[in-house]
Amino acid sequence: MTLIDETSTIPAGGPTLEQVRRVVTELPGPKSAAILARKADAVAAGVAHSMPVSVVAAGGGVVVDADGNSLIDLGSGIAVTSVGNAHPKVAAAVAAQAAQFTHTCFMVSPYESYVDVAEALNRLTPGDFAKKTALFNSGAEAVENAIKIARKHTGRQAVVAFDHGYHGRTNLTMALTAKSMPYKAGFGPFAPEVYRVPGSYPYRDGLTGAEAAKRAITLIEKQIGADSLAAVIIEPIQGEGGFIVPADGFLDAVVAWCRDNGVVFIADEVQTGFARTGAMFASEIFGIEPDLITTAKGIAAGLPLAGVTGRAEIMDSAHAGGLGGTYGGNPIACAAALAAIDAFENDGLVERAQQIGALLTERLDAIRANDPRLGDIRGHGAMIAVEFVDAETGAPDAALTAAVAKACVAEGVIILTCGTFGNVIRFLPPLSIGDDLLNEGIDVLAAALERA
Ligand code: PLZ
Repeated sequence: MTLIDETSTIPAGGPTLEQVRRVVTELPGPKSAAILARKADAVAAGVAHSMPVSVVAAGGGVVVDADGNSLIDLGSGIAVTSVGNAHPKVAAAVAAQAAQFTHTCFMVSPYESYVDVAEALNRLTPGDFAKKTALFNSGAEAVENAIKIARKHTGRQAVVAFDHGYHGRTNLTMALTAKSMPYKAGFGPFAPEVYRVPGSYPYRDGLTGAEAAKRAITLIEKQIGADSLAAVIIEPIQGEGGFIVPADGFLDAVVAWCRDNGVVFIADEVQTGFARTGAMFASEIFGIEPDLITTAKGIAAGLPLAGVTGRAEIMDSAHAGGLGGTYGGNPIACAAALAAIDAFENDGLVERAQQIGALLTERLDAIRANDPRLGDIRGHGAMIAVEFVDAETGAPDAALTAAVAKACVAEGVIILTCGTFGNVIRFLPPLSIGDDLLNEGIDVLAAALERA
């Protein structure tokens, strides 16, 4: 283990961090507890946390807290540190850029790294057509801008989003997001001209992709009208909503209808993008070429960066000065993104995500063979989830899900839940995690399930 300096007991992050699960105190330990007490006094109550720790280092497949607990990371900070926390290439690029210049505002005095990131996104996103990109700071901001661009391009106002969808916490993206608690309750009124229709949730709706698409399109035509519709926005695999993989044929039917009706199809790949699903973008899995794609999270290994990429003629419909922001595409985030993209392309991370998916699915299928409370196992690549149900009725079992997640946390495994019904445990490990830690994480989960 390398220390950050000889006088410190804090280990350096990144891949040299010892790859082990080690719980040496109750969680939180005394040092974390003291910091979390200060958090309770100083930080707004609305900003909650799921792991009772204060982090000092992370890398590979572990996160280390102030008390020396080493936790298995099955969350990647919600699908962000896909290349690995404190990846050496990212850390070096950030340090070098910070020493060079930290900010100019790209709208005032441009710089090359923003253009490099735009070119990389134009090249990597699906679709063999001319593309352009604009950069922002967060996933929600990218979604907001994709809608702005689609409205300007079409001259129409309405936007369709889907049941179980998640697109952010700003006003427009709250309107697009389906789930009230905790994201929307009490925070309205929400942006107008947003309509929600059912999508495809094969485990619960039993529909084929074609049937689910017909249901959605009929509602859109009857209740909104194609002539009023600027955009349809969907996550190719719904993230916060429960890692819902649409039935085959659903997404391509919706894309085809959009194309026939002059509606901009936006794929929100904020969570699914950048090798996460075992493809560079999840749209590839379903054979679709979105008009616009929103990206964030994995793009820059944790530095705040987001993008909207898509058909050049749509992207160019906004007038000069119509898109931007003080920090969008800031140089340090762009440097991090270029290093991360280098790792995605050259370090076999797409293949690694596929291996992780195969390992997780095999282990979870084996547990399910003797435990009908695992109602559904689904996902692609390093984006896999289990939906927990009452074995008799098939009803969502949020209490079991919370109990299992809590037990995993206590044993030093960072685990995330999700789902409209709060009954899904999702696995989003960094692609830098080793098989042994993955297996150990699943062992802890299996033991917790037996006790629950
Ligand atoms: N679109 C598909 O998954 C962010 C949110 C966690 P920001 N998902 C994690 C939380 O509780 O806030 C997300 C997403 C999809 C948009 C967003 C929003 O991205 O970078 O959080 O704004």
